[in-house]
Amino acid sequence: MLGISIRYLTTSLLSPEDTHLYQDILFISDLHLGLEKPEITRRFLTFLKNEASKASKLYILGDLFDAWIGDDDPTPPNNEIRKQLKELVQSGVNVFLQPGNRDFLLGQRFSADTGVKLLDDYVVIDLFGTSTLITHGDLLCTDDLAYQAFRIKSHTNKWKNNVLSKPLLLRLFVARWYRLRSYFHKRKKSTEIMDVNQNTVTEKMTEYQCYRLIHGHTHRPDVHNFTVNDISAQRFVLAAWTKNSGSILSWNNEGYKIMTI
Ligand SMILES: [Mn+2]
Repeated sequence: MLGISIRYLTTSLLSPEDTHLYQDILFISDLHLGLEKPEITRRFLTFLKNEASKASKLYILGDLFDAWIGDDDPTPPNNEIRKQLKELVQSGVNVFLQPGNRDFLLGQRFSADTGVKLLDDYVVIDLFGTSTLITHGDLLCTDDLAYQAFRIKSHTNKWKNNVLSKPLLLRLFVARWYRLRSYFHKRKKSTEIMDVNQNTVTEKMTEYQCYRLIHGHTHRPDVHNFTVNDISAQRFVLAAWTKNSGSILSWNNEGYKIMTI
């Protein structure tokens, strides 16, 4: 009884800016949205209307799209996604997006179209009092030397401008071909080199002085407990969305929960 009235009093004394303390901060990644996966698009749009609309912040940690060949691509479901993200932002939810290895060509026009803020590869956020490092996750997979070499090349302005200056039809064609090629390529790689390198994890957590890390990319959802410099650390790996389910990591001031929708 007393607890309830104190909480009511505290809540009523809070300014509007403080009410976010009671609102969730959500993390998702690896939805791989595309024309071929309408079930995932539907689930994502429902999520934006329901769970996301009640949150204070939504962080999308990369690979929202299965492929992104430029902000001018109107292939479904791109326009519908842009529209619904814009509505969510306009309703007052802060939406952040960290490009992944498949949608790293997301650019300023997408950001202007939607109001979604694009983030750098590594960002430190304050998660209810704990500094937390967020990243897509591909940069942690340092055992995959061929991929890391390609990543360096493809993230230069020269490479990006070269691709984005090509006509849209040509980009669409090449993307199709590339997806097919990457499908066969991936099957040949050993499973170990597709996961994060623990030394790289430790280095990055030390560099950013963060003992909580959240990332996606590897499609190996888990919560790993370990120590970095004798300090207990945690690494949250987000789950990829599938035809049958979507996964959300949700934090509030009492802790976290993993929701499946
Ligand atoms: Mn990825």
